Amino acid sequence: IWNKNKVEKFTTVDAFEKRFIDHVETTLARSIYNCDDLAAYQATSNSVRDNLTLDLNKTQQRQTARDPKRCYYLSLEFLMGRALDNALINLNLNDDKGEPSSTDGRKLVEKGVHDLGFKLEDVLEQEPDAALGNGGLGRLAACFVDSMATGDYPCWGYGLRYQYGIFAQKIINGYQVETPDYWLNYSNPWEIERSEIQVPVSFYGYVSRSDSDSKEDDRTLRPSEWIAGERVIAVAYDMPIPGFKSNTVNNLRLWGSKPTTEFDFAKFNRGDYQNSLVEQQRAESITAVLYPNDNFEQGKELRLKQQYFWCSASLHDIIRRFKKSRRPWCEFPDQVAIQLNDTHPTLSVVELQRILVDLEHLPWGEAWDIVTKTFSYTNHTVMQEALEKWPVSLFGRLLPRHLEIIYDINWFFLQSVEKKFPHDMDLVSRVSIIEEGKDRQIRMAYLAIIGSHKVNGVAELHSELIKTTIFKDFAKIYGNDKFINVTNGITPRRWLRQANPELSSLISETLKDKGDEYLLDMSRLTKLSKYAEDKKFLKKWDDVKQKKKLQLIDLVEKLTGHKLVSDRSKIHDVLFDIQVKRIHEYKRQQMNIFGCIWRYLQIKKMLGEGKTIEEVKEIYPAKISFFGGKSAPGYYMAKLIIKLINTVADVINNDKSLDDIFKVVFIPDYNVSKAEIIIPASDLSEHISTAGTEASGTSNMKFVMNGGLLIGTVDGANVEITREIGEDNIFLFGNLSENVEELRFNHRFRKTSLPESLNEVLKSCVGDAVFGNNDEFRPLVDSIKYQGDYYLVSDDFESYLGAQKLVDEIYHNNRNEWLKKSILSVANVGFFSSDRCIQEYAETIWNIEPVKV
Ligand code: 26V
Repeated sequence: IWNKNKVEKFTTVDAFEKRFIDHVETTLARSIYNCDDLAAYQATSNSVRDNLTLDLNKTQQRQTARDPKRCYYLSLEFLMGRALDNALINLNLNDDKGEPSSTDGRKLVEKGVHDLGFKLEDVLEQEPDAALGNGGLGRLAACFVDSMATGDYPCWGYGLRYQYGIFAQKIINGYQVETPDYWLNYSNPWEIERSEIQVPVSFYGYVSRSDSDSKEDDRTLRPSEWIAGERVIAVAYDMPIPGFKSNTVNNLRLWGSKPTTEFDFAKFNRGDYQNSLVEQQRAESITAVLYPNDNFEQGKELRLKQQYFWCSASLHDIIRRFKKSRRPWCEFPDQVAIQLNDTHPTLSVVELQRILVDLEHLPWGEAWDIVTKTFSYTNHTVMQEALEKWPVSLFGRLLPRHLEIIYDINWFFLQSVEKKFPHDMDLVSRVSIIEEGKDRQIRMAYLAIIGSHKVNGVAELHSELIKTTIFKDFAKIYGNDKFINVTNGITPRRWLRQANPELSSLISETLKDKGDEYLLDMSRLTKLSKYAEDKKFLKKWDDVKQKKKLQLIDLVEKLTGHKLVSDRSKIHDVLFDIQVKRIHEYKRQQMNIFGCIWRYLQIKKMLGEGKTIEEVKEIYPAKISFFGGKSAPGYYMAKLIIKLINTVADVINNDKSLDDIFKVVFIPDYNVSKAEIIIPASDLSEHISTAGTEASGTSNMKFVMNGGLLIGTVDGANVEITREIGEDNIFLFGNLSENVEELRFNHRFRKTSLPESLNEVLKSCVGDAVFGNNDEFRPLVDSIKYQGDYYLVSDDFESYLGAQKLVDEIYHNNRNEWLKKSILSVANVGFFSSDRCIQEYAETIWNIEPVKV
């Protein structure tokens, strides 16, 4: 009966339409005559999800049968964006035998939706972003799960199912205002609630030990019992992750918290019904909201609770799966690799040690051997303020047994250091997991390094920097093999095929790729080089860009309600200069806006001297500077930068004398789905962090993949981008990271004077000057003039203006040269596919292999 009545995937337009109607009438309980775009979105998604679920099941059966080593990617953030369009592009319309289907699933569904009276475009627009991340780190995790499935790797992601993702940003009077992102308002078709998968998680309480165990010297090495004070339940929600042209659908498991069914009857009987319920509600708050900081750690108790809740649930789930194959514990690292996405999941190192010692009764040493062979850790930042530290007091209250285990891990580690470097007591105290002082703290990065067999940075420069700065002592202790580099990557499915279908089809048509093969083998793109001087091809290439620019104009005009360009036919002459990323002093949006101010002041000067608009344009050709990005809600300086950008935009955009030759725009609420419109529209994008501060950057790769040129510092992945695409095709400027320390030193001793250009700009931002705004921006100005200019804006400003001048010249005087650079960039961007990146992780860190049909 089971076989005869097997549920089938839809593989034809007809079958899709039938499935769609079924969902409208049953799942949604609506009539097809009362079906709006939202209902159409839900019916389409449910239909597509059915297909994915069937492949998910088959993939899991296949993987269970083969029982290969698997990798688990632990990340507190997965910045997925929308799922439907991606699922359509990756839709596999074949059964599970042999090659995946070559039918274009997206076209099929587009036709079906059209037959039913809808436009796919409008249907896709209904989906809210799954915005469960802050920025680079979370989006990287999303690209990674895409590449894992595409490469048929047996990998799962583990994260949290926040009810509120990153806040939605409103701009009111030029200020950022945060509003809640309740993304689960309508039921979410992309998650499968597994209410049967429930893991209890404990907090607080005390550690119990029988008297015979209480000798001081070896107290905690023996199994101990943790008597918990609070228990909650983790419930699994699964998101299917389809690979491109693959039969694999992997799983992203997100945990939601809910109360145990245990109820405080004591309180209840005392008549305190209200309070007994309040405690139950507290459980739900654990996964209620994503912390909106990026590169800044606040040390809040609820955050630590989130971390442990997620680590504990994930590990128990992983172990349950491992136990099914009845192998001995020593084989755990042959079956399981766990990647720590930054230090946020480091508690899982301690939790695994606790499970092995306290619950499975393994000797300490054997357990620790298993732990270190299992874990590896990725570092994403060298910013001091982002490095996680937890006060011992807070930690010990929430996780008393884990604190003991950390002390023991530390004790063994420090012993080994002392043995290796017998006379270096300074070293021993420097590398201790516990930072001594009035308020003792646990350094999570040190714990992550000690508990892992590999530590990687995310771009070459960054991986070198961590070895010579923040983790210098550990590089010395462990030698060079443990610290490696894996340069980040991005998925070309979302960032080329989905975001830029126009460029995608031009590419596949030119490469004569029948089924977008280049999306799997990006080295094919190098064949574009031979068209870099082909006039006809340049025209087509340029046409795509202009089309994408108009789409961005439409978006901005819709969002702001203001007309941005008066003559759309002239868009070809307007350079689109874009900086979109989290707002942070180290990313230097302030330098960009100071550059805009400089341009404005120069233009006004020329007009004041009686020059005509045409004469001005010779030097300052038409341009729009776009900004976008969120500030952490408590980050005062970042918020002030947003206000400055909006203030400058107001003045410039309302200055009629400029006659459309310069505009400044702040695009509100930058997110993944807006990025998909913004990035393909850039002529130039800005990646201008102070050298040595941006670990990698990944939007730089996305812009290059869409034929935009970069202006940037010698920082993060800009270095490798330059190597791959050639230094003629990127506008590099500014001081190098090796000089940063000296430059900062000079500032402290007032040995640097500001360049005249910057002085003039800063003057216009204070008091009652044109951008002064009642001296509101004084703190920004002072941080540069009087407070050491930590991010070295003054040191790089002239060089930045110089690079911008070169940009203007080439864009306006030699467009073919510009287009050639653009084509050569795309031709050589292949290295930055996250497929390459995942393959490197799989081979050098995880030691796992693909599982194919
Ligand atoms: C720290 C914290 C502290 C507590 C609150 C939430 C939170 C969230 C994130 C972080 C660390 C952020 C580190 C990060 O996002 N780094 C970025 O990682 C990208 C992917 O590797 C990389 O491209 C960026 O250069 C890097 O800034």
